Amino acid sequence: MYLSKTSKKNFLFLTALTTFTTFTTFTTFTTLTTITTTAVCLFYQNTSLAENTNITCYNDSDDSDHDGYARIGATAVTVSATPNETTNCPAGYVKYATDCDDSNSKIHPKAREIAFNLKDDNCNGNQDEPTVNYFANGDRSFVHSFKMNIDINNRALLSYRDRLYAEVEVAPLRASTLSKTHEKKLVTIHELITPPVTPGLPTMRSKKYLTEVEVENLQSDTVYRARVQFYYKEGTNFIKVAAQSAWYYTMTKTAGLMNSIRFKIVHRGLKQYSDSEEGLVGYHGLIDVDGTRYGADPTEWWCSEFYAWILTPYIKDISDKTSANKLVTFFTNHHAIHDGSDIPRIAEMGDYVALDYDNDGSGDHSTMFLAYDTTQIPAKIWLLEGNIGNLITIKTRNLNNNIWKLGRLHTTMIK
Ligand SMILES: [Ca+2]
Ligand SMILES: [Ca+2]
Ligand SMILES: [Ca+2]
Ligand SMILES: [Ca+2]
Repeated sequence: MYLSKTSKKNFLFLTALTTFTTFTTFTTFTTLTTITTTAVCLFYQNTSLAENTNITCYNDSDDSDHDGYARIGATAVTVSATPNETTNCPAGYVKYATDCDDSNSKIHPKAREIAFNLKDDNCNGNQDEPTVNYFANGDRSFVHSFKMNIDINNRALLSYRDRLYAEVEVAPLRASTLSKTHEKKLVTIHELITPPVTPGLPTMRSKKYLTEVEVENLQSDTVYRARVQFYYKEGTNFIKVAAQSAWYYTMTKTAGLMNSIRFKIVHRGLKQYSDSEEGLVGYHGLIDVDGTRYGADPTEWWCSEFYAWILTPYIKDISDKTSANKLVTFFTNHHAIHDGSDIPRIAEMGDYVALDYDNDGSGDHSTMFLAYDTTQIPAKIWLLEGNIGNLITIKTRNLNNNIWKLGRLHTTMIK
Protein backbone atom coordinates (compact mmCIF):
# COMPACT_ATOMS: atom_id res chain seq x y z
CA MET A 1 0.00 0.00 0.00
CA TYR A 2 2.27 2.76 1.12
CA LEU A 3 5.67 1.13 1.40
CA SER A 4 7.02 2.43 -1.86
CA LYS A 5 10.30 1.07 -3.08
CA THR A 6 12.09 4.15 -1.87
CA SER A 7 10.41 4.78 1.44
CA LYS A 8 10.30 1.54 3.32
CA LYS A 9 10.59 3.44 6.56
CA ASN A 10 7.03 4.65 6.30
CA PHE A 11 5.38 1.83 8.07
CA LEU A 12 2.00 0.31 8.11
CA PHE A 13 0.32 -1.41 10.95
CA LEU A 14 -2.32 -4.01 10.41
CA THR A 15 -3.92 -5.98 13.12
CA ALA A 16 -6.45 -8.53 13.98
CA LEU A 17 -9.99 -7.84 12.91
CA THR A 18 -11.25 -6.44 16.15
CA THR A 19 -8.50 -4.29 17.55
CA PHE A 20 -5.64 -2.34 16.24
CA THR A 21 -2.75 -0.47 17.61
CA THR A 22 -1.82 3.01 16.62
CA PHE A 23 1.22 5.08 17.29
CA THR A 24 1.15 8.72 18.16
CA THR A 25 4.45 10.23 17.26
CA PHE A 26 6.01 13.22 18.88
CA THR A 27 9.32 14.77 18.09
CA THR A 28 11.34 12.64 20.42
CA PHE A 29 9.23 9.72 21.48
CA THR A 30 6.37 7.48 20.53
CA THR A 31 3.40 6.37 22.57
CA LEU A 32 1.41 3.28 21.95
CA THR A 33 -2.36 3.20 22.27
CA THR A 34 -4.86 0.54 21.48
CA ILE A 35 -8.06 1.46 19.70
CA THR A 36 -10.99 -0.87 19.42
CA THR A 37 -12.20 -0.70 15.88
CA THR A 38 -11.80 -2.66 12.71
CA ALA A 39 -8.68 -1.33 11.18
CA VAL A 40 -6.56 -2.09 8.36
CA CYS A 41 -4.45 -0.35 5.91
CA LEU A 42 -2.79 2.24 8.06
CA PHE A 43 0.39 3.90 7.17
CA TYR A 44 2.27 6.52 9.01
CA GLN A 45 4.10 9.01 6.98
CA ASN A 46 7.19 10.88 7.97
CA THR A 47 7.86 8.76 10.97
CA SER A 48 10.77 6.51 11.52
CA LEU A 49 8.86 3.85 13.41
CA ALA A 50 10.80 0.69 12.93
CA GLU A 51 9.31 -0.97 15.96
CA ASN A 52 7.45 -4.20 15.73
CA THR A 53 3.83 -4.28 16.77
CA ASN A 54 1.96 -6.97 18.69
CA ILE A 55 -0.67 -8.80 16.70
CA THR A 56 -2.86 -11.86 17.13
CA CYS A 57 -1.86 -14.98 15.21
CA TYR A 58 -2.17 -18.78 15.48
CA ASN A 59 0.55 -21.40 15.58
CA ASP A 60 1.28 -23.31 12.39
CA SER A 61 0.86 -26.49 14.43
CA ASP A 62 -2.86 -25.65 14.67
CA ASP A 63 -3.07 -25.59 10.86
CA SER A 64 -2.63 -29.31 10.15
CA ASP A 65 -3.64 -29.13 6.49
CA HIS A 66 -1.47 -26.04 5.83
CA ASP A 67 -4.20 -24.05 4.08
CA GLY A 68 -3.39 -20.92 6.09
CA TYR A 69 -6.33 -21.30 8.46
CA ALA A 70 -5.92 -22.82 11.92
CA ARG A 71 -8.70 -25.02 13.25
CA ILE A 72 -11.67 -23.28 14.84
CA GLY A 73 -10.96 -23.00 18.55
CA ALA A 74 -7.17 -22.83 18.20
CA THR A 75 -5.52 -20.75 20.91
CA ALA A 76 -4.63 -17.22 19.85
CA VAL A 77 -1.09 -16.07 20.49
CA THR A 78 0.26 -12.55 20.59
CA VAL A 79 3.35 -12.19 18.45
CA SER A 80 5.66 -9.34 17.59
CA ALA A 81 5.57 -8.52 13.87
CA THR A 82 7.27 -6.09 11.55
CA PRO A 83 4.76 -4.02 9.55
CA ASN A 84 5.00 -6.29 6.51
CA GLU A 85 4.68 -9.39 8.68
CA THR A 86 1.30 -8.16 9.87
CA THR A 87 -0.17 -8.90 6.43
CA ASN A 88 -0.02 -12.68 6.91
CA CYS A 89 1.50 -13.08 10.41
CA PRO A 90 5.23 -13.93 10.77
CA ALA A 91 6.70 -17.26 9.64
CA GLY A 92 5.52 -20.06 11.88
CA TYR A 93 2.06 -18.56 12.29
CA VAL A 94 -1.20 -18.15 10.40
CA LYS A 95 -3.62 -15.24 10.58
CA TYR A 96 -6.98 -16.90 11.08
CA ALA A 97 -8.51 -19.72 13.14
CA THR A 98 -11.62 -20.27 11.07
CA ASP A 99 -10.95 -23.65 9.43
CA CYS A 100 -14.01 -25.88 9.77
CA ASP A 101 -12.05 -28.92 8.46
CA ASP A 102 -8.40 -28.85 9.37
CA SER A 103 -7.73 -32.17 7.65
CA ASN A 104 -8.65 -30.92 4.16
CA SER A 105 -6.74 -28.02 2.62
CA LYS A 106 -9.47 -27.42 0.02
CA ILE A 107 -11.91 -26.52 2.80
CA HIS A 108 -11.56 -23.12 4.50
CA PRO A 109 -13.53 -19.85 4.67
CA LYS A 110 -12.20 -18.50 1.36
CA ALA A 111 -12.60 -21.70 -0.63
CA ARG A 112 -15.09 -21.95 -3.47
CA GLU A 113 -18.21 -23.93 -2.58
CA ILE A 114 -17.95 -27.16 -4.59
CA ALA A 115 -21.14 -28.66 -5.98
CA PHE A 116 -22.67 -31.98 -4.95
CA ASN A 117 -19.96 -33.09 -2.50
CA LEU A 118 -22.14 -32.81 0.62
CA LYS A 119 -19.43 -30.69 2.18
CA ASP A 120 -19.39 -27.13 3.44
CA ASP A 121 -16.31 -26.17 1.43
CA ASN A 122 -16.33 -22.50 2.40
CA CYS A 123 -17.04 -22.98 6.11
CA ASN A 124 -20.14 -20.78 6.06
CA GLY A 125 -22.31 -23.36 7.78
CA ASN A 126 -24.12 -24.47 4.62
CA GLN A 127 -23.45 -27.50 2.45
CA ASP A 128 -23.66 -27.08 -1.31
CA GLU A 129 -25.52 -23.77 -1.13
CA PRO A 130 -26.15 -21.92 -4.41
CA THR A 131 -23.41 -19.47 -5.39
CA VAL A 132 -23.83 -16.41 -7.60
CA ASN A 133 -21.25 -15.63 -10.29
CA TYR A 134 -19.78 -12.15 -10.83
CA PHE A 135 -18.97 -10.65 -14.23
CA ALA A 136 -16.57 -7.74 -14.37
CA ASN A 137 -18.21 -6.33 -17.50
CA GLY A 138 -21.60 -5.93 -15.80
CA ASP A 139 -23.37 -7.48 -18.77
CA ARG A 140 -26.09 -8.98 -16.60
CA SER A 141 -27.10 -5.62 -15.12
CA PHE A 142 -29.60 -3.27 -16.74
CA VAL A 143 -31.36 0.01 -15.94
CA HIS A 144 -34.23 -1.47 -13.91
CA SER A 145 -33.17 -5.08 -13.42
CA PHE A 146 -30.28 -7.48 -13.10
CA LYS A 147 -29.81 -11.18 -13.67
CA MET A 148 -28.32 -13.46 -11.04
CA ASN A 149 -26.23 -16.19 -12.68
CA ILE A 150 -26.41 -18.98 -10.11
CA ASP A 151 -24.43 -22.20 -9.76
CA ILE A 152 -26.67 -25.10 -8.72
CA ASN A 153 -24.56 -26.96 -6.15
CA ASN A 154 -27.11 -29.20 -4.44
CA ARG A 155 -28.44 -32.42 -6.00
CA ALA A 156 -31.89 -31.92 -4.50
CA LEU A 157 -32.32 -28.87 -6.73
CA LEU A 158 -31.75 -31.08 -9.77
CA SER A 159 -34.29 -33.62 -8.64
CA TYR A 160 -36.97 -30.89 -8.57
CA ARG A 161 -35.80 -29.22 -11.77
CA ASP A 162 -39.24 -29.34 -13.41
CA ARG A 163 -40.91 -27.48 -10.51
CA LEU A 164 -38.11 -25.43 -9.02
CA TYR A 165 -38.71 -21.80 -7.99
CA ALA A 166 -36.33 -19.04 -6.96
CA GLU A 167 -37.20 -16.39 -4.40
CA VAL A 168 -34.90 -13.38 -4.30
CA GLU A 169 -34.52 -11.05 -1.33
CA VAL A 170 -33.15 -7.72 -2.55
CA ALA A 171 -32.32 -4.29 -1.15
CA PRO A 172 -30.49 -1.21 -2.40
CA LEU A 173 -27.45 -0.58 -0.22
CA ARG A 174 -28.77 2.93 0.38
CA ALA A 175 -31.71 1.32 2.21
CA SER A 176 -30.24 -2.04 3.13
CA THR A 177 -32.60 -2.73 6.01
CA LEU A 178 -35.67 -2.43 3.77
CA SER A 179 -35.18 -5.59 1.78
CA LYS A 180 -38.02 -6.86 -0.40
CA THR A 181 -38.76 -10.42 -1.29
CA HIS A 182 -39.64 -10.92 -4.93
CA GLU A 183 -42.33 -13.32 -6.01
CA LYS A 184 -41.14 -16.89 -6.54
CA LYS A 185 -40.27 -17.58 -10.17
CA LEU A 186 -40.07 -20.89 -11.96
CA VAL A 187 -36.49 -21.44 -13.07
CA THR A 188 -34.81 -23.41 -15.81
CA ILE A 189 -31.59 -25.24 -15.08
CA HIS A 190 -28.92 -25.27 -17.77
CA GLU A 191 -26.16 -27.79 -18.02
CA LEU A 192 -22.60 -26.95 -18.97
CA ILE A 193 -20.65 -30.04 -19.93
CA THR A 194 -17.34 -28.24 -20.22
CA PRO A 195 -17.20 -25.81 -17.34
CA PRO A 196 -15.20 -22.60 -17.61
CA VAL A 197 -11.97 -23.24 -15.78
CA THR A 198 -10.36 -20.55 -13.70
CA PRO A 199 -6.66 -20.32 -14.61
CA GLY A 200 -4.53 -21.78 -11.86
CA LEU A 201 -7.31 -23.88 -10.39
CA PRO A 202 -7.86 -27.56 -10.95
CA THR A 203 -11.03 -28.48 -12.79
CA MET A 204 -13.26 -29.70 -10.04
CA ARG A 205 -16.35 -30.64 -11.99
CA SER A 206 -17.01 -32.34 -15.25
CA LYS A 207 -20.50 -30.86 -15.32
CA LYS A 208 -21.84 -27.61 -14.05
CA TYR A 209 -25.48 -26.69 -13.54
CA LEU A 210 -26.64 -23.10 -13.74
CA THR A 211 -29.75 -21.03 -13.66
CA GLU A 212 -30.39 -17.35 -14.27
CA VAL A 213 -32.94 -15.36 -12.30
CA GLU A 214 -33.91 -11.83 -13.31
CA VAL A 215 -34.67 -9.37 -10.52
CA GLU A 216 -36.94 -6.64 -11.84
CA ASN A 217 -38.63 -3.35 -10.89
CA LEU A 218 -35.44 -1.82 -9.53
CA GLN A 219 -34.14 1.73 -9.34
CA SER A 220 -31.53 2.73 -11.89
CA ASP A 221 -27.98 3.70 -10.95
CA THR A 222 -28.06 1.92 -7.59
CA VAL A 223 -25.90 -0.67 -5.85
CA TYR A 224 -27.99 -3.61 -4.68
CA ARG A 225 -27.48 -6.75 -2.69
CA ALA A 226 -29.59 -9.84 -3.26
CA ARG A 227 -29.69 -13.46 -2.18
CA VAL A 228 -31.62 -16.41 -3.48
CA GLN A 229 -33.58 -19.21 -1.84
CA PHE A 230 -34.92 -22.11 -3.91
CA TYR A 231 -38.25 -23.87 -3.38
CA TYR A 232 -39.98 -26.73 -5.07
CA LYS A 233 -43.73 -26.83 -5.51
CA GLU A 234 -45.72 -29.67 -3.99
CA GLY A 235 -49.39 -29.22 -4.90
CA THR A 236 -50.02 -25.61 -3.95
CA ASN A 237 -47.25 -25.47 -1.33
CA PHE A 238 -43.74 -24.18 -1.73
CA ILE A 239 -41.13 -26.17 0.14
CA LYS A 240 -37.62 -24.83 0.76
CA VAL A 241 -34.77 -26.76 -0.77
CA ALA A 242 -31.04 -26.23 -0.18
CA ALA A 243 -29.59 -23.32 1.76
CA GLN A 244 -29.91 -19.64 0.86
CA SER A 245 -27.06 -18.10 -1.14
CA ALA A 246 -24.71 -15.54 0.36
CA TRP A 247 -25.42 -11.89 -0.51
CA TYR A 248 -24.60 -10.99 -4.09
CA TYR A 249 -23.72 -7.37 -4.89
CA THR A 250 -24.35 -5.59 -8.16
CA MET A 251 -25.24 -2.20 -9.63
CA THR A 252 -27.96 -1.09 -12.04
CA LYS A 253 -27.30 1.19 -15.01
CA THR A 254 -28.29 4.67 -16.03
CA ALA A 255 -27.60 7.02 -18.94
CA GLY A 256 -24.67 9.39 -19.11
CA LEU A 257 -20.92 9.18 -19.68
CA MET A 258 -19.79 9.53 -16.05
CA ASN A 259 -22.46 7.16 -14.83
CA SER A 260 -21.39 4.53 -17.35
CA ILE A 261 -17.80 4.85 -16.07
CA ARG A 262 -19.01 4.49 -12.48
CA PHE A 263 -20.96 1.39 -13.53
CA LYS A 264 -17.81 -0.16 -15.04
CA ILE A 265 -15.69 0.76 -12.03
CA VAL A 266 -18.12 -0.75 -9.53
CA HIS A 267 -18.52 -3.98 -11.50
CA ARG A 268 -14.76 -4.33 -11.91
CA GLY A 269 -14.36 -3.85 -8.15
CA LEU A 270 -17.13 -6.30 -7.25
CA LYS A 271 -15.52 -9.01 -9.39
CA GLN A 272 -12.39 -8.59 -7.30
CA TYR A 273 -14.49 -8.93 -4.16
CA SER A 274 -15.78 -12.22 -5.55
CA ASP A 275 -12.25 -13.38 -6.37
CA SER A 276 -11.23 -12.61 -2.79
CA GLU A 277 -14.24 -14.51 -1.42
CA GLU A 278 -13.11 -17.51 -3.49
CA GLY A 279 -9.53 -17.24 -2.30
CA LEU A 280 -8.03 -16.31 -5.66
CA VAL A 281 -6.39 -13.08 -4.44
CA GLY A 282 -5.25 -11.73 -1.08
CA TYR A 283 -4.51 -13.97 1.90
CA HIS A 284 -3.07 -17.24 0.56
CA GLY A 285 -4.44 -16.21 -2.87
CA LEU A 286 -4.38 -19.16 -5.27
CA ILE A 287 -3.76 -17.02 -8.36
CA ASP A 288 -2.32 -13.75 -7.01
CA VAL A 289 -1.13 -13.76 -3.43
CA ASP A 290 -1.63 -10.71 -1.17
CA GLY A 291 -2.07 -7.50 -3.21
CA THR A 292 0.23 -8.56 -6.05
CA ARG A 293 -2.57 -8.46 -8.63
CA TYR A 294 -2.94 -4.77 -7.84
CA GLY A 295 0.75 -4.00 -8.15
CA ALA A 296 1.75 -4.32 -4.51
CA ASP A 297 4.75 -6.37 -3.42
CA PRO A 298 4.02 -9.58 -1.50
CA THR A 299 3.15 -8.75 2.12
CA GLU A 300 2.92 -5.05 1.28
CA TRP A 301 -0.24 -3.27 2.36
CA TRP A 302 -2.41 -2.75 -0.66
CA CYS A 303 -5.63 -0.79 -0.03
CA SER A 304 -4.58 2.16 -2.22
CA GLU A 305 -3.16 -0.06 -4.97
CA PHE A 306 -6.51 -1.83 -5.01
CA TYR A 307 -8.53 1.36 -5.52
CA ALA A 308 -6.13 2.72 -8.15
CA TRP A 309 -6.08 -0.63 -10.01
CA ILE A 310 -9.88 -0.73 -10.31
CA LEU A 311 -9.95 2.75 -11.84
CA THR A 312 -6.90 2.44 -14.07
CA PRO A 313 -8.68 1.30 -17.29
CA TYR A 314 -11.02 4.31 -17.15
CA ILE A 315 -9.28 7.15 -15.31
CA LYS A 316 -6.14 8.98 -16.46
CA ASP A 317 -2.96 9.13 -14.39
CA ILE A 318 -4.25 7.19 -11.38
CA SER A 319 -2.36 3.91 -11.74
CA ASP A 320 0.65 5.08 -9.72
CA LYS A 321 -1.35 6.61 -6.86
CA THR A 322 -0.35 3.90 -4.41
CA SER A 323 -0.97 5.61 -1.09
CA ALA A 324 -3.88 7.39 0.51
CA ASN A 325 -2.01 10.67 0.42
CA LYS A 326 -1.17 10.29 -3.26
CA LEU A 327 -4.82 9.62 -4.01
CA VAL A 328 -5.93 12.62 -1.97
CA THR A 329 -3.40 14.74 -3.87
CA PHE A 330 -4.72 13.36 -7.17
CA PHE A 331 -8.28 14.45 -6.35
CA THR A 332 -7.05 17.75 -4.90
CA ASN A 333 -5.24 18.53 -8.15
CA HIS A 334 -8.52 17.94 -9.99
CA HIS A 335 -10.37 20.27 -7.58
CA ALA A 336 -12.42 17.22 -6.63
CA ILE A 337 -11.56 16.72 -2.98
CA HIS A 338 -14.18 17.20 -0.26
CA ASP A 339 -14.47 16.60 3.46
CA GLY A 340 -15.86 13.23 4.51
CA SER A 341 -18.83 15.05 6.04
CA ASP A 342 -19.96 15.95 2.50
CA ILE A 343 -20.50 12.27 1.65
CA PRO A 344 -24.28 12.18 2.38
CA ARG A 345 -24.81 15.15 0.06
CA ILE A 346 -22.62 14.40 -2.95
CA ALA A 347 -20.87 11.00 -2.92
CA GLU A 348 -21.58 8.61 -5.80
CA MET A 349 -20.64 5.03 -6.57
CA GLY A 350 -16.95 4.57 -7.29
CA ASP A 351 -15.83 7.77 -5.56
CA TYR A 352 -12.77 7.64 -3.33
CA VAL A 353 -13.03 7.70 0.47
CA ALA A 354 -9.91 8.14 2.62
CA LEU A 355 -9.81 7.34 6.32
CA ASP A 356 -7.55 9.01 8.85
CA TYR A 357 -7.60 6.93 12.00
CA ASP A 358 -5.41 9.10 14.17
CA ASN A 359 -6.68 12.47 12.93
CA ASP A 360 -3.21 13.64 12.06
CA GLY A 361 -4.24 14.99 8.66
CA SER A 362 -2.60 12.13 6.83
CA GLY A 363 -4.56 9.34 5.13
CA ASP A 364 -4.36 5.86 6.63
CA HIS A 365 -6.71 3.80 4.49
CA SER A 366 -8.23 3.90 1.00
CA THR A 367 -11.73 2.70 0.11
CA MET A 368 -14.37 2.96 -2.60
CA PHE A 369 -17.78 4.50 -1.92
CA LEU A 370 -20.83 2.37 -2.73
CA ALA A 371 -23.78 3.91 -0.88
CA TYR A 372 -24.95 6.11 1.98
CA ASP A 373 -27.52 4.19 4.00
CA THR A 374 -29.92 6.26 6.09
CA THR A 375 -31.99 3.24 7.14
CA GLN A 376 -29.29 2.13 9.56
CA ILE A 377 -28.99 3.88 12.91
CA PRO A 378 -26.72 5.70 12.99
CA ALA A 379 -26.59 6.14 9.21
CA LYS A 380 -23.76 4.18 7.60
CA ILE A 381 -21.71 4.34 4.46
CA TRP A 382 -21.13 1.19 2.41
CA LEU A 383 -17.58 0.77 1.15
CA LEU A 384 -15.61 -1.65 -0.99
CA GLU A 385 -12.25 -2.05 0.70
CA GLY A 386 -8.99 -3.73 -0.20
CA ASN A 387 -6.64 -5.19 2.37
CA ILE A 388 -8.97 -5.76 5.25
CA GLY A 389 -7.05 -8.59 6.89
CA ASN A 390 -5.39 -9.15 3.47
CA LEU A 391 -8.82 -9.65 1.87
CA ILE A 392 -11.37 -7.56 -0.03
CA THR A 393 -14.54 -6.77 1.86
CA ILE A 394 -17.79 -4.87 1.48
CA LYS A 395 -18.59 -3.24 4.75
CA THR A 396 -20.35 -0.38 6.48
CA ARG A 397 -18.73 2.31 8.55
CA ASN A 398 -20.15 5.12 10.64
CA LEU A 399 -19.70 8.52 9.11
CA ASN A 400 -17.57 9.74 11.99
CA ASN A 401 -14.37 11.70 11.99
CA ASN A 402 -12.26 8.74 10.85
CA ILE A 403 -13.90 9.21 7.46
CA TRP A 404 -11.54 11.89 6.31
CA LYS A 405 -11.82 12.84 2.65
CA LEU A 406 -14.06 12.22 -0.32
CA GLY A 407 -12.56 12.28 -3.82
CA ARG A 408 -15.17 12.80 -6.56
CA LEU A 409 -14.82 11.33 -10.01
CA HIS A 410 -15.31 13.83 -12.85
CA THR A 411 -15.60 13.54 -16.61
CA THR A 412 -12.32 15.47 -17.01
CA MET A 413 -10.52 12.47 -15.49
CA ILE A 414 -11.81 9.92 -17.99
CA LYS A 415 -9.32 8.31 -20.35
CA1 LIG B 1 -6.13 -25.46 8.12
CA1 LIG C 1 -8.95 -26.80 5.80
CA1 LIG D 1 -20.87 -23.64 2.20
CA1 LIG E 1 -19.95 -28.32 -1.20
